[in-house]
Amino acid sequence: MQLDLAAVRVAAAAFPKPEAFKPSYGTAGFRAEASLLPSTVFRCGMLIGLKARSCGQACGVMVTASHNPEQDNGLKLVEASGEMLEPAWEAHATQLAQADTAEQLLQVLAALAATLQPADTPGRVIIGRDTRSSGADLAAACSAGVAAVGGKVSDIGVVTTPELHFTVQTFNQYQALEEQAYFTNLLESFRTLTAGSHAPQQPLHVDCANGVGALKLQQLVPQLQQLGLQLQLYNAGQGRLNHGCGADYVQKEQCFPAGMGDLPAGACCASIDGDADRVVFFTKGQDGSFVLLDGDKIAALAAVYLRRLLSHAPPGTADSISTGVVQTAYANGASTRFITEQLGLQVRCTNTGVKYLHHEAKAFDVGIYFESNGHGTVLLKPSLLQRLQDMDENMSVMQLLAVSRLMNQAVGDAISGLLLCDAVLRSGTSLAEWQALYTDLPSRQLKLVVADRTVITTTDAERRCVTPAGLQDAIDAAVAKYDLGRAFARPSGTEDAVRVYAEAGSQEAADALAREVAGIVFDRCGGVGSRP
Ligand code: 16G
Ligand code: MG
Repeated sequence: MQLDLAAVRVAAAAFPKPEAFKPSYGTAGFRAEASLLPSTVFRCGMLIGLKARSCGQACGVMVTASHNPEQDNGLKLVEASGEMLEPAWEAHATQLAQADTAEQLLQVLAALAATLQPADTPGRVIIGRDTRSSGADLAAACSAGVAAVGGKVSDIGVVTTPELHFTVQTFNQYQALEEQAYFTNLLESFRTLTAGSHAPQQPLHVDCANGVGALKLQQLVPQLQQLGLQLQLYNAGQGRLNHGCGADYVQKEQCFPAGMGDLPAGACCASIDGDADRVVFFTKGQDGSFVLLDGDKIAALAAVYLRRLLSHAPPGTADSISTGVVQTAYANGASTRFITEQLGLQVRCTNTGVKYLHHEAKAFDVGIYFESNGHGTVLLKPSLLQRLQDMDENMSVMQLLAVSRLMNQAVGDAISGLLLCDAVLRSGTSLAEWQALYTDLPSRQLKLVVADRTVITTTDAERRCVTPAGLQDAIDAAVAKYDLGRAFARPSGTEDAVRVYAEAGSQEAADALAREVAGIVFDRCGGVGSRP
């Protein structure tokens, strides 16, 4: 592909890279303090502009730092399929973002362009952003990058991350950009799923993290009310983004978000994150305690429901359909046991990060994936959808088709997840029954800083360390001392830290095992600061 490199040089000069800044594409894209990012988003605009021109379709960019604080920002790049950027291109993104001089930048760009052919159709880049105050300027910098390589831009303004993924996916199918298509799809599929079931007596209380999810849910409140779902929104924009609220806070701190501690016992509550791509549920126990229903519990509920729908489909359907659940090493051992032993479904484990789970889930006819932190969705294979469409109009078949429309097929979507869980709760499984599907093994997560976290490499879906030599043996020896013990250490893909997870038969044991493993990592990997 030919580029006007002189014009690129002029355009790039308006977005200089801060000298010591060395951004790299993490698990889900770039993330940093917003003032550092104009060069990164401009360059990623060029990258995704080239991709769109070479495939002749729409690709996407989402300007967001998800659950990070308001002063941060970042970006997630989206393929024409609506899915996350393919891993081979992540390296190109890092190379472009890190180029120190104009010469280096042009060289990397020209080398990439030389491998690509322009398609016959022009392609375009759809850009969205969350509610961060830095978002508009960064989206403009990204547009300038797309334009610099001759690409076309559609800026769709403030949207949730999954909405941007959905828009890219559906634009390439139907050429429609209107937001209403996203809402209508959610509402109509939810209507089908809940038709004939009792409307809940209780409202669903949703913590919106003071983020973009609040804006979108507010728009849905009246129509959802007509469908029998009463939404009460909290942290809907009056406070600071992700501050003392949001799915990340609630799941990690295991406590009520701001403004929701006074709700009565048994209230059905959920929390979404700053860009609305993850959701966890919670409630208050009779003793006032905080009770979390995390991504593992959502996966279990979805698995129970889909298994039920499949069993009511025309005879023989269920037997010929592969259903599986994809988890990560963080999945509570009790959830894995429940899904395999009680439900008889396959479970696969992948590395942390939606792109890995999503890829693995596509191998099943019905692939359910959720990370414990609430990222996830349910995928139905196109060939299965075709078979279902050809079947008689059985209620379960209609509902299976509705699940495939409600659940974002490109990426995890907090709003889809909220609505799916509500639909299942209405179909006869109470909140208490959901909670009681299995009892989590006590667990503990810790994080520590080491001199260079890349000395730790892992295998077996991050459950075992390969290097440094001897680390895994020491972890194994520690785990062996604890009843029902399991533990692992992995370098974070989003920050300069090592994460440790442990579970065991009691909370004291899980805490002790996590501390012990963190101590082992500290000693063998050059721990920084005080020993855990
Ligand atoms: C990113 C991932 C999330 C993962 C987390 C792990 C996406 C959209 N997001 O936020 O799935 O759980 O990273 O972070 O893929 P860590 O590597 O720092 O533990
Ligand atoms: Mg997020």
